[in-house]
Amino acid sequence: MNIAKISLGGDWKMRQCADGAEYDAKVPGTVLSVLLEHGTIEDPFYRRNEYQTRELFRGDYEFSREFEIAGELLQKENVELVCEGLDTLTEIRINGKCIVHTDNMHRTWRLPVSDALREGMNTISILFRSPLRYIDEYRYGENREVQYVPCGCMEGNQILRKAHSMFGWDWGPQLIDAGIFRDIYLEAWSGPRIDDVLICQHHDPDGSVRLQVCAGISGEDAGETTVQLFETDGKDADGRADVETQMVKSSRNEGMHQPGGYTAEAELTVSKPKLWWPAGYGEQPLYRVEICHYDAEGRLADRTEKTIGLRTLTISRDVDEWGREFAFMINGVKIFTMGGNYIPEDCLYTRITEERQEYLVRSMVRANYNCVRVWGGGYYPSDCFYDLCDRYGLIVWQDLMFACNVYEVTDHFAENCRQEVLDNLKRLRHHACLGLICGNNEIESAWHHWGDFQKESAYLRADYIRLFEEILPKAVKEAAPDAFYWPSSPSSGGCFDDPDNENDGDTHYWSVWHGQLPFTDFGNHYFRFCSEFGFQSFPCMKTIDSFTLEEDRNIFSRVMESHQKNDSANGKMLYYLSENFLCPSTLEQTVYISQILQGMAVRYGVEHWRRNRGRCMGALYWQVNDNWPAPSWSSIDYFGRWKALHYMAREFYARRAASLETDGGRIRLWTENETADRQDYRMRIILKKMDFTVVAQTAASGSVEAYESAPGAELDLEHCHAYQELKKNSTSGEDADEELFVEGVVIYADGTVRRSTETLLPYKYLRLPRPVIHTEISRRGTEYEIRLEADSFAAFVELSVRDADVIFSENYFNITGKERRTIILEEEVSGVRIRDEEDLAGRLRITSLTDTFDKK
Ligand code: BMA
Repeated sequence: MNIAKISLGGDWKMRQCADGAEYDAKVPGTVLSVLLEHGTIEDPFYRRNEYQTRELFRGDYEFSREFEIAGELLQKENVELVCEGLDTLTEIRINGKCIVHTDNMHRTWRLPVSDALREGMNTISILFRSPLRYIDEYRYGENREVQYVPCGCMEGNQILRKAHSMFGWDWGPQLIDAGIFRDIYLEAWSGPRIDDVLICQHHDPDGSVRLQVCAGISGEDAGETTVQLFETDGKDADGRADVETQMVKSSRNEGMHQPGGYTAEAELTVSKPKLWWPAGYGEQPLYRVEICHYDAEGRLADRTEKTIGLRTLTISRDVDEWGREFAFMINGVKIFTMGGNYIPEDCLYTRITEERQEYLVRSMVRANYNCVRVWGGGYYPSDCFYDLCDRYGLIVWQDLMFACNVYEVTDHFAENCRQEVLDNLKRLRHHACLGLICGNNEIESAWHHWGDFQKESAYLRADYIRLFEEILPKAVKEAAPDAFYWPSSPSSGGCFDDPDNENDGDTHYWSVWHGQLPFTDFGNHYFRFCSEFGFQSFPCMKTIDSFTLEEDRNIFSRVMESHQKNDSANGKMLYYLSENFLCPSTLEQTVYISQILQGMAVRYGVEHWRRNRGRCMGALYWQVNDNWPAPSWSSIDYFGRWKALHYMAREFYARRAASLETDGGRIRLWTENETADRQDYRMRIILKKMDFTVVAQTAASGSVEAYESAPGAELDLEHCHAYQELKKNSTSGEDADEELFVEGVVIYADGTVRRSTETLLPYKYLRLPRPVIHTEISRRGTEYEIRLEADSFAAFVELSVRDADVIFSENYFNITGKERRTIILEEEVSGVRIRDEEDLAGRLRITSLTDTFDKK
């Protein structure tokens, strides 16, 4: 082929401009990755190292290397330097000649460099200017000084097109960083080239799919473009099974592409398409579209391919009895969206490897997510992230990278942002997983009613509309014409028209947590789609140990507080704890209880909204992951360890779930069915004593329709004779409740069991006996089966393995009866390998709620 690619990754030098110190540097690499590699700085996450690390970015750094260029390469008509991730303010020189100044880490820079190169040895140097100095020196226009600074973040962060959260957030440190965080290479070619490919899908009423493929060809030529379609998991060797239309020659369409180039268009029909679905709704078949361009002599000039999934995916905004809905609609089916909000996985972006991303995406799918929101205060993940979401079946809600800030939209800023959107959407638009493009995080809502925003100038308010309701949606339309654009999250559709309206569009709900209302308040709201709500917890002890010394291990120590980026959050956790549980006495107990509380809170909201399926069509909790080890709203910590919430999500996001709804003395058992089939079930609500004695029970059988939720059995305590007798015989009315719990069990026709537990009083007032839990372990291939039996109610049973991180089929569950519970140890993620059953038995630790109240 005609196009040569020369990687410039590998060995570079990095010079610290302040003192001239020089280091060997691996590229992709950043200032932090290089200094850490050389042991020049300590782990920035350790204790309070964050602050001195941040100061490193008051200075400039230069990355440079030599590379050899063969003479024939210089004969090519075009040579471009391609930089996929430069963070952020750079001056690039080749052989001393300045090529460009860049100022946007979210862009892909393609720079013509033929004139600067020479045969033989060449030098490239990239100077990274201090982002902190830039922010300090920035001058706003008249009437435009910005007052607002997001919580935990540095003033002026919004001036640069650099991930806002690198300047700190209410869950992350101010670690800034700078450098080459993605690939850098040269591309050289003569003649025509395929610049970009747009694939539009038309799903026809007869079930076939027409693919309209437009390839932008640059360069004058009289060549020909061909398009072929393959199934990636095709049955025969070349993967051609079942795709009728194999090769189509394109027709030229002058003028649609850049000057000198043209657009080649082709249409393919797939008469029996295999549709792509999110996980749990169907398969994730993928197709490969291969585009080849041949020059006038018939030689292959360029070839590219895109992996796509055949599906329709949009947001339904139908008007209904409650207002205007907001529901993801995939292949015509409105689904209840379940998932969480994603932030960058590390403060050092070069550490976000494919392996870590796959672990995270798998963890989300294993917890029954069908969607993930890439939140706007971070970065645009690499291609690998979206490939994984395609493969595993996760819909991506993609924010553009703007969050909680006031922007001065100068002409330069506007154009920079427009190019950034074009770069990224051209990169991502073909992905099956791409579900929605959202302009920003919370800025419309902020302009609408956040007190601090009201002090900002009207010019800046107008700038908001210009950027998010004119310039960027136009760029989205241009790059990804089929994608649904939503101006902000939350929003009711834009124009500051009541963006927080619960009956229209999506909502962020923070009165539970930030507003400190009890989490039962989720039950007072019937959002159309709750795209953010959340509750903090501490990460597990191993994670806390990683950044503390023994003397720091108290939640109010300086070190622990410096890792808590949401002011007053520790107080909030203790407040919610005081409402629900007895006071723990050790840090370890506090960690455990904080995670249980987090899980209970989020579950309460999700179960309520799932019961109201139809009116509410989605819940995405804040937040999936962390970018450093710290307390936060995450369900998976920085090291990938699942918190209690992540295990509980696996239950409350299950396609077929069950939940107990208590309304005074009336207790109802619901089934939530997120499958395409009607589900028959048998169910029971049982009122039990702590020793499992049954006080009363009620049973029902029935069915729940596809994509519906419905109540089944009901137990009315007011009219429950046995319960009223117990009450009568107790000293005060409440004493009876202290010894009781309610169990709901649903058994679906295929034998799948779902359970739910409620108590009549907060856990702190229950008379919980100390359960004796008996275990038996056996091996099943690579998995271990752990059978548990308890002699009394065991609440929030936590399983863990000493010296290893593992994943269980269930964790933080209740044992509510004498029958055996079987838990599978599904995966050993890291740490000391488990040798055999005996080894596991010796290292398995089982904790339940009563252990945390031990007087130590
Ligand atoms: C939301 C997010 C983040 C923030 C979180 C917790 O509003 O969009 O800005 O981290 O709340 O406060």
